[in-house]
Amino acid sequence: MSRNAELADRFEEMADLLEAQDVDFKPRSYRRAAESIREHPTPIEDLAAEGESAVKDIEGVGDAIASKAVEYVETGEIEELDELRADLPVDMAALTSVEGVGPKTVGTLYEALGITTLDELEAAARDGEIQAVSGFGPKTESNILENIPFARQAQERELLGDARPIAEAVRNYLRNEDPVAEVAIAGSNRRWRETIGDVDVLVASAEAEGAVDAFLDWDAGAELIESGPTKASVRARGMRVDLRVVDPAEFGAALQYFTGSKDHNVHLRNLAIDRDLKMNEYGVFDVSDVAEETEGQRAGRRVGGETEAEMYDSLDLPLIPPELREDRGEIEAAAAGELPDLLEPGSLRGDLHTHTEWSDGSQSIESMIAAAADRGDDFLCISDHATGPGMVGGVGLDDDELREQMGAVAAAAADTNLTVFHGVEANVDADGDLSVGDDVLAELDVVIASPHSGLGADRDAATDRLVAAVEHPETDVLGHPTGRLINDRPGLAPDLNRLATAAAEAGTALEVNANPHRLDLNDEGVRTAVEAGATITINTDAHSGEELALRRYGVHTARRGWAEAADVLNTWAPDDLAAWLG
Ligand code: DGT
Ligand code: CA
Ligand code: CA
Ligand code: ZN
Repeated sequence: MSRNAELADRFEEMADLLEAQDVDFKPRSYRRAAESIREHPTPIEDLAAEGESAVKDIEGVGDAIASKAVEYVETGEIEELDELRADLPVDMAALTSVEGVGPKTVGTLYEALGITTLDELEAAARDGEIQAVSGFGPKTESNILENIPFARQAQERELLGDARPIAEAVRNYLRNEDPVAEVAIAGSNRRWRETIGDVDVLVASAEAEGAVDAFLDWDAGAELIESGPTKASVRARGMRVDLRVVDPAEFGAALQYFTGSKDHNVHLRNLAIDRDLKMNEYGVFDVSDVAEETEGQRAGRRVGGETEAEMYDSLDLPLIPPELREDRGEIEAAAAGELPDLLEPGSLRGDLHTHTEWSDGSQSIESMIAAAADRGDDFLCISDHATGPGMVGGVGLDDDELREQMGAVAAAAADTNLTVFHGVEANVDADGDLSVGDDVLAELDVVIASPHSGLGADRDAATDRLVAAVEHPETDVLGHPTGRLINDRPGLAPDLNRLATAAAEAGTALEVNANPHRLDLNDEGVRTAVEAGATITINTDAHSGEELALRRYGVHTARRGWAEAADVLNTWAPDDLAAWLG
């Protein structure tokens, strides 16, 4: 996105937020300015460099808007926009994407019902709360409800599990192209965020145009969105892919900048300003001797920027792992020398939650074991579904079948060097009871208790139910604790702090389900769990041998939750694990 388009987006957001708060006239001015800035042939950063009067030459841009444009170019922020967002903390783009919902409606529904997201809008419409708001009626409410699914689809960000392989395909292709000196995945993919807006790839090259051309040849099926001498965007496999090519000497600065998050970068840049440094996508510059009016993007004495580490080092900070870069305290922790010693992907030794054709998996017990052995794992737990709430079509095993499976697992285990555990994935009913008899549970190595039904309960009920499951004497693992499906269903919303504290006390592990549709616990859930002293376990819930490779999504989610190796059950040696399982 060009700077002009970015600025135009922000002015449009301001217009929406102002309109939502019933401000007159201003919204129209911002929309008009946004339109002409978006269309303007000169980059806004060039005009801003010439000063406010050059910006004011754009049609529809007056003093106030010009000064905000300059502020945006210089700082990446518009203070008034931040204030408006704080006053009305709604997901404006998502809400107004529902047909019939405009900014004014968003403002009214926020005032009346505190609605900030599409999920909340849907819940309120479903519960009949919207028709009770003055100015709304049953008809409006049912229209909103009807239009939400479409809006959601249009609005959806892609799952990390779909976007990451695209980023890796581009990277692996570019790696072997002549003009490319270095290539890296940047943006939310590098931070392993659970959903991805677009894929960002960064290349270092002395021949930018050659590198852009190579990128445009990458995927014959890709559709060109735009291209220029140092960047290009295509739509490939349903995703927008942005390439930027930079000089090798500026690669570290660009990688730092385009990895984000934006909030992390803004925080760093403010630390830089306090030290008379200027930090941007080109490097870090000492600007203490530079007069303000001569400040260009590369003005001042260059302190670093070839490597990412130099960017952090210029602020006396260690390199902060990309997964932590969300401005959630990582910069303060880095400054204090208190960054976590994050879990490494290689330190996991096995999976405790997998399925076979005994329930809804596609492979035999033997082939799941062989797949785990091929990966170099040290242990594997076979944990098919039990019957019970949430299981449909006779998928789950009853107590007799579980007993029968014990023999089959033992026989397969005798044929391998892998340590094989036999477990079950029991269903947690509305009261927190498990769908398998206690005597059978006691004979199994691993009991995973997972919620599969009744996923809309209120917070207290959800917490009570999950705490009961965690405190069940036979439970070892609480599987995908909330039952959410990303972009699909929100799942339970328990008080995670209470749940994690109960889990820590009961000695039950909380799962980070690594399936990219789940990532459950999510990053913030992991952080709460770890802070409460709970143990976590990262499992793929594989229904085939191939799906064991999904583990990395769980590992990086746990890293986003500041988890260290010691917090994670799967890093233990099989014997220690067996002892813990009792
Ligand atoms: P996404 O694509 O929505 O999943 O999230 P990101 O983080 O990949 O965001 P994207 O693609 O818009 O931009 C990539 C990175 O570039 C972002 O993480 C930080 C940096 N960046 C982009 N726009 C801005 C901006 O306006 N200000 C600052 N400071 N950084 C930005
Ligand atoms: Ca992106
Ligand atoms: Ca992007
Ligand atoms: Zn499962």
